[in-house]
Amino acid sequence: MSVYDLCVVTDARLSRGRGHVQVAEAALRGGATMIQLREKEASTRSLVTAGEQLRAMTRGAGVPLIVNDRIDVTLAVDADGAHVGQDDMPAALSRRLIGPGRLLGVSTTTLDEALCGEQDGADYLGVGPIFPTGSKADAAPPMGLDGLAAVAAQVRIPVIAIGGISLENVEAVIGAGADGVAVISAVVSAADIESAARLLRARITAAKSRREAMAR
Ligand code: TZP
Ligand code: MG
Repeated sequence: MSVYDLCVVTDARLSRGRGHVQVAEAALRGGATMIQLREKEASTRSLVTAGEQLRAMTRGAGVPLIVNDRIDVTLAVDADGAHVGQDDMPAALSRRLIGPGRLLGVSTTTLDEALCGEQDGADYLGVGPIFPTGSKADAAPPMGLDGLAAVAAQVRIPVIAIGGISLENVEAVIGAGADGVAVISAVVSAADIESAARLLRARITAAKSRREAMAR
């Protein structure tokens, strides 16, 4: 098991009226290995409140809490890490601000961006979108499994695939070389968040075992 196996990314707008805390609690029960707090339209105050609640919960579960976009909120709630995209705080500056002890994730949509993210001090990359997604308004064109495989083959840090990942395609995503996956809608929009997370996690674990057996 790795903390990168199944990252559940919260998004209150896609959660059918359920809040970050309710979503994260259920996702953790279902076996999420990382929680990312992501809310594009929230006020700073409500983000900090949600972050503090998630902080307590994820610490209890022994699962890292990552904050999307916001270095200030990462520091304010003492999160385990920050996740930045290509239009956010630059990765190298983010690293300087959060220090060496927190995780830094960088979103990348091309091989070049991935290589730069690694160079700039990312601990892991969020690579995608792999498939079409309705969850990100400004998503880049999907790179597909071939695009994912090309990135995974060329970087040394863990690769978390994102974008349109579901129970149906997650095994192919792991097969293409991802170290884990990040999902929004497949978990947070599910009627039963806990069982959606549990089913995904089981498939990821099975696909990783198969991959390891083949490598032996
Ligand atoms: N970055 C690239 S695709 C994406 C983000 C945040 C959205 C992923 O959401 P979903 O619902 O898992 O496709
Ligand atoms: Mg961002």
